This record gives sequence, structure tokens and C-alpha cells, in this order.
Amino acid sequence: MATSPATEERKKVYSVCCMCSVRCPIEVEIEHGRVVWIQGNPHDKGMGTSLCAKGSAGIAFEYDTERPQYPMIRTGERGAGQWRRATWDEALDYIAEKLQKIIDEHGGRAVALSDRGGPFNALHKAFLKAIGSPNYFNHHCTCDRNTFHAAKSVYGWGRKGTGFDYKKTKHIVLFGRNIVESLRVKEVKQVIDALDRGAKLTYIDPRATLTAAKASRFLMIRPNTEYALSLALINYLIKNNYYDAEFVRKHTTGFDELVDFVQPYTPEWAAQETGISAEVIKELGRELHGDKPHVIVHAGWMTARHMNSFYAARAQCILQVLLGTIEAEGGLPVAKDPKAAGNQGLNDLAANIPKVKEKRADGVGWMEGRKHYDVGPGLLHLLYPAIETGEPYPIKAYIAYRHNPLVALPDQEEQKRILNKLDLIVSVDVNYSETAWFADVVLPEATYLERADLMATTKGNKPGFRSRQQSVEPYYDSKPGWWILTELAKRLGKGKYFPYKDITDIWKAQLEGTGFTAEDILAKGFVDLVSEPIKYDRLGDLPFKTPSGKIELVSSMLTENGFESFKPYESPEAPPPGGFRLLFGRTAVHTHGTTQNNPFLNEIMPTNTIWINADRAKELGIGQGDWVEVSANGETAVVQATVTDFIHPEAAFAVHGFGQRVPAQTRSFGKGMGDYRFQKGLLGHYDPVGGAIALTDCFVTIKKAPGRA
Ligand SMILES: Nc1nc2c(c(=O)[nH]1)N[C@H]1C(S)=C(S)[C@@H](COP(=O)(O)OP(=O)(O)OC[C@H]3O[C@@H](n4cnc5c(=O)[nH]c(N)nc54)[C@H](O)[C@@H]3O)O[C@H]1N2
Ligand SMILES: Nc1nc2c(c(=O)[nH]1)N[C@H]1C(S)=C(S)[C@@H](COP(=O)(O)OP(=O)(O)OC[C@H]3O[C@@H](n4cnc5c(=O)[nH]c(N)nc54)[C@H](O)[C@@H]3O)O[C@H]1N2
Ligand code: SF4
Ligand SMILES: [Mo]
Repeated sequence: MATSPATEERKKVYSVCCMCSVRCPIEVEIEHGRVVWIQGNPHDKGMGTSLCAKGSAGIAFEYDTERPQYPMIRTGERGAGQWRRATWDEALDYIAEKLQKIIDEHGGRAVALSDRGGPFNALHKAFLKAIGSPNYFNHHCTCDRNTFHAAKSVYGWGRKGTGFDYKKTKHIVLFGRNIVESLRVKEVKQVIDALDRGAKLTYIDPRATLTAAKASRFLMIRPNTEYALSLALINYLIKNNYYDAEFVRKHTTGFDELVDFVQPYTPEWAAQETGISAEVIKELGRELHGDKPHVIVHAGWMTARHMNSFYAARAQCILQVLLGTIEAEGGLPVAKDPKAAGNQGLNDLAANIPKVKEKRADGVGWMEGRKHYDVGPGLLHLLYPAIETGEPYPIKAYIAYRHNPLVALPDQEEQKRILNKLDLIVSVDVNYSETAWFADVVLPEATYLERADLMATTKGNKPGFRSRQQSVEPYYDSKPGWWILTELAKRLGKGKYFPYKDITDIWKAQLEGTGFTAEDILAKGFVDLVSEPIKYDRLGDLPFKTPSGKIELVSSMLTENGFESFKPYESPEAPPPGGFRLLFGRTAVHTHGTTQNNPFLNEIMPTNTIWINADRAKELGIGQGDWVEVSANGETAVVQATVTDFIHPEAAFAVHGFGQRVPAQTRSFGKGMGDYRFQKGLLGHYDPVGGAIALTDCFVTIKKAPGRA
């Protein structure tokens, strides 16, 4: 651990932020056992000392009195908020006893766990493996699944198979990737530097975000029609020979089929669909031709939006290919892992645990129509029917570990109805999330400032290892995740697979044979495995992971599973008369439904508003800041209107995550509207090819709220 030259009472720890999920490297300053300052880790040059508002609010979070302070066991009805305080032993014994009974009666497969994904969760999977359950899930069904599967169908690797070389790029194209607000600190800095250097930024969104404000071109697209725009760009690039023929020849299969397919999708046709003129589409096409291959076409991140999201992301991947951007300077470098740097990589902590032979309860990987989905995290929304029907087999217990599905998945009422069939719901959280409030047992995990996590791998041009280490002692009676799972495993007779007394035992097991000790990594918070970036020859052999080893424009993964590689475009449903399509997204100062009650962030942004197009607002007699009723599916919320020219007339927009109703969170209780509360009936409404829920297939009406000025 690096100690500052000052005094023992004052020290600096290099760690990883966890105020949102993007995991920026941080430096934590501690005085007399209290966190007094958090900033970016200056050893990471791209990051520097910068931090976002949420990261800075980590101190307010740490010392907040409105977060769970000890284990709690429910005494009243689910969700009624009646609890008794328990010791850790009591709470873990309680859970273990219930789990053991379930395992004895139904097998380990009756236990499901979902988490927030990421590189620190190897023990979550090891725990499930040890009890014989294949039912590991994460948040992806409402986040990146469409993009992930789209990338997989084209390259054989997932969404993170490539990175972004902003430093040398000439043109960045973002389809609703709101980089400036839905942010990672390092990435925003790189993008702003690129713009200062003269790079172009084309931003496509039905509303103007702060990224739009920074863009050289903002295209206000009709909601859910970006597939049409991408097809027209492909058509235009091919028709004019504006694509990288050498790259396409060397690396792809299925080009001729692509050429045939895009024939009808001209810029003129797309103009009708998208509301963006053919001239502007062509101008963009010409610019991309001039700037290629130093171009970044971002295929999206949060793409659980509409029924065309998968094919839109696939078309964006195809644009990446046509522009020859893979491994190009200023394009999309292949993400290299430790093996590419000649290092064996971190050891698998679950290697000695027998393989689970059971099939997944969500059908992923084996059920007709679900074989092509990535089995890793499955699809959580497909667990609900299994809980409900007991098919393909009964699910009796669910552990939500750093996951808040009652806000992250649509239709809270329907979720609660189904979850109520379970014998046990456990929430491991650091907040009173809606899900924690509905659980049978709440286990407060030590916060990211109070715990150390497993060593993690960083992929990229400079692969490496990094660590989250403990900055301070737990402020309340909370425990680190590795300890919780180790203790639970022991109680279930699986202690032999978790022989860890301390996090240092875990680090040792992970690092054995890598040539590094934990101290090497803790000193700065990370190590690079190479001093110079690893570069491949983009026209030489590239390590595509498809069955053919090529970029598959006609995808074998899709063909084998009865899906089209090129799906004819279908126009999205227009909102009903007087209605709006409800869009959502992030703000720079909040994380999903997690930070609304944070003392600092609540003060900066205590509520959300509903964005309405100025012309539509005028028709409805709604003025700037008026209180309005937003209604859909029997749900109504009263919020203020943000009236603006900068949103498409078909759309309304609200920042996600507000409208929570957990009484223990007094600052955020009942403030603003919860987009997720309006998305009724959407729990089973998902793109069958990409797998993600189509969350924006939700229409609302808006009218002036009676009696409120
Ligand atoms: N309607 C609608 N739905 C959405 C979205 C949307 O915009 N609109 N966004 C979607 C997206 S992109 C995503 S990624 C998901 C996100 O949904 P989630 O993954 O549920 O959200 P997070 O904010 O990451 O936090 C999950 C839970 O982890 C808890 N937590 C935070 N830090 C820790 C920790 O250190 N330890 C433990 N044990 N718990 C912790 C938080 O308090 C929270 O309850 O939601 C998706 N769902
Ligand atoms: N501050 C902050 N940053 C975060 C997070 C956070 O919670 N807070 N969460 C992280 C996570 S988990 C994720 S997944 C990413 C998400 O990163 P993004 O996907 O970039 O973020 P969003 O804010 O969900 O959506 C961006 C925009 O998509 C637009 N949009 C809606 N429908 C369409 C459409 O059909 N086409 C197009 N082109 N645009 C559309 C919305 O108007 C919105 O402005 O952010 C990450 N960064
Ligand atoms: S974006 Fe902000 S909150 Fe998220 S990890 Fe980075 S510093 Fe923390
Ligand atoms: Mo996400």
C-alpha cells in the first residue's frame, strides 16, 4: 500500500470507484481512519485526477445514515418494511438453512443469483457452481445484450472485443451513445481532447443531449429508426465505392449478400423513415469515406430499447467493417488479453469445482430459439416465467447481489407477483434499493471504500491487472462480498472450495504463476503487462472468434439458429393519437436508481422532469416548468415539464431511476417519475434475436396537472 510521506494517520490508497458501474481508477485520501478526499488515480495518465460528480459523492455515500447498517431479516409482509436486526451469524444461518432445504428438495439448480456483472464477481459464479446451479444472471438483459450479440454475430467476440482509439480518430459517430453524460471519466476526456484536435463528432439521438451540444453534427432522428439510417449509410458507401475494399476482401464473408440486401435502402428512402434528409445522410457518408479508416462508429452500449436494436447494432458493426476501422489507427483496436502479452492471466478460482451439468432455467444455450444467446449471464427476464410455472424446473430462491431488478427491469407489479412465489429472496446491497426493501434478508455489503475485491483483468492495447483495495474500516456492521460468499459456502458444506481466510489468500490464488504479487498491483492500483501498446497488422491475420475465423457478414451463428443475417426493415409503431413514446436515459450526476438518495447528488438533482417537444406542448397548453400528469397503463406521475425544441415530437423523455418509494430513503422517496413504473407488460417483450427487452415500446399521455400552478 502506498503511504504518503506525511504521517501514519494520513494515507493514500489506489482503488476502483464503484459509485457507478464503469469502475474508474481512484486515489482515496484517508485521515485518522476517515475518507477525506477522493480523486482520479494520477498514476493512470488518461484518467488524471479527474472525477465525476457521482465519484466525488462517494464520501457522502460512505457516511450516509440512510443506508443499511446491519443484516436484517423481514418480520412483516414482503415489502412492508418490517425488519428485525440480526447478527451476521444469525442472518447467514437463516439463509443457509433455507437454501439447504431447497437444495435437498429441488437440487442446487433451484437457486438463482443475479449481479451487476463486471470483473470482480468470479466468486459469485464459483458459489453457484459449488452448489450445482447453472443459474447465474446479470443486468445485461436490460443493458447491452443486443449490441453484444450483434458484435458476436459479426466478429465472434462480444461488445468489448474492441476498444476505441479516440486519440487518433478523425470522426466519431454515436447512435444515442451519450458519451458526455452517460459517462466514463477517461473516455469523456479523450473525446473532448479529440474534438479540440479537430476530430468530427456526429451524434444521432431523438433528443439533444450534452453530447449533442459538443457535436459537429446533431441528427434528431425519429425514435427507434436508427436501423434505417445505418442501412442507408451502408447502401451509400457501397454504391459509391466508398468502402475499404481491401479490408473487406481480406477479412469478410457474405459481402455479395450484403450488397443485394441493401439495394432498396437508399438515403431517399431512409429520409422518409428517420426525418433526416437524404442530403445530410450522403454528406455524412462522404465524410466517413474521407476519414476512413480513422473512424469510430460506436455500436451502442445501453441497447435494450426497441425491437430493431439488435439489427441496428449489427448494421453499425457492418459500418465499422466497411470503413476498415478494426485495428486501424483512430478506429477500433482489438482488445488484447494477458495471453496476448505473453502472460497466463489470472487463475480461475472455480477451476477445482466440478462442472455443473444442469441446463439453465431461462433456456439460454439449449431451448429452441435461445441456443444462440451467450450462456454466461443468461437473460434474467426469462427467469421470471420459470419461477412462475416451475418449468423447465422449479426455482425457489433468488439472490440479488448488487442488482436492483425492481427498478432495472420493467413492470414492478408483475415482478413482485412472480417473485412472491419464491421461498427465499436475499438482497446483498449497500442501499435500501426497491429490491432490498422487498427481500426476506438484506445483507449490507461493505462499501467499495471499506472492502477489497478480487484482482481483475484489464483488456486493451496494454492488458494488465488491477485491484480494488480497502481504504477504511466499515463504518457500520457490514462485510465484504468475498467473506459473505465464503461463509455461506461453508455453511452449505462447500467450504473446501473456498479455503480463504483473508482477501490476500484469494489474491495469491489468482496471481500464482503470473509473475506478479499483490503488492506489485496495490502500489499504484494497477499494472500493465507491456510497456508499449500491442498492435496487430490490420490487413494481416486478426483473431476473429467466428467459426470461420472471418468477419461474418452472413453470420453462421444466426443462420444455424434460424435467424436472418439481414432483416428487412420494419417501421416502428407510431404513438397513438395524442401519445408519446417514452424514452429514458442517464444524467451525469446519477447512477440508474442507485444514487437518488445520496445527500450530495440529491441536492444537485432531487427529481426528474418530462421533456416534451415545444410544438406538441403548445398544442397541449403546456408551458415551461408546468406541472403535468404523465399517464400510461394505469400509472400516473406528476412532474414538471421541460419544454424544448430539442426533442423529436413523437418522443417524451425522462431520466431513469427516479420515482422510488422506499420509506427508509427519505430524500428520494416519491420524487419524480419512474420510467420503469410505466413499462407495464414489457417484462416478456424482448428482441428474440438480440435477447434484450424493448423498453421504449411504451407510450404515455401527458396533460396539464389540474390545480397545480
Ligand atoms: N426503465 C429503464 N430500465 C433500465 C435502464 C433505463 O435506463 N431505464 N437502464 C438499464 C441499464 S443500462 C442497466 S446497466 C441496469 C442497471 O440496473 P442495476 O444493475 O440494478 O443498477 P445499479 O445502479 O448498477 O445498481 C444495482 C444495485 O447495486 C447496489 N450497489 C451499488 N454498489 C454496491 C456495492 O458495492 N455492493 C453491493 N452489494 N451493492 C451495490 C445499488 O444500491 C443497487 O441497488 O438498469 C437497466 N434498466
Ligand atoms: N452518469 C452515468 N453514467 C453512466 C451510467 C449511469 O448510471 N450514470 N451507467 C452506465 C451504463 S450501465 C450504461 S449502459 C451506459 C449507457 O450509455 P448510453 O447508452 O450512452 O446512455 P443512455 O443515457 O441510456 O442513452 C443515451 C441516449 O439514447 C437516446 N435514445 C433513445 N432511443 C433511441 C433510439 O432509438 N436511437 C438513438 N440513436 N438514440 C436513442 C436517449 O434519448 C438518450 O439520450 O452509461 C454508463 N454510464
Ligand atoms: S464515472 Fe464517476 S461514478 Fe462512475 S466509476 Fe467513474 S468516477 Fe465513479
Ligand atoms: Mo448499463
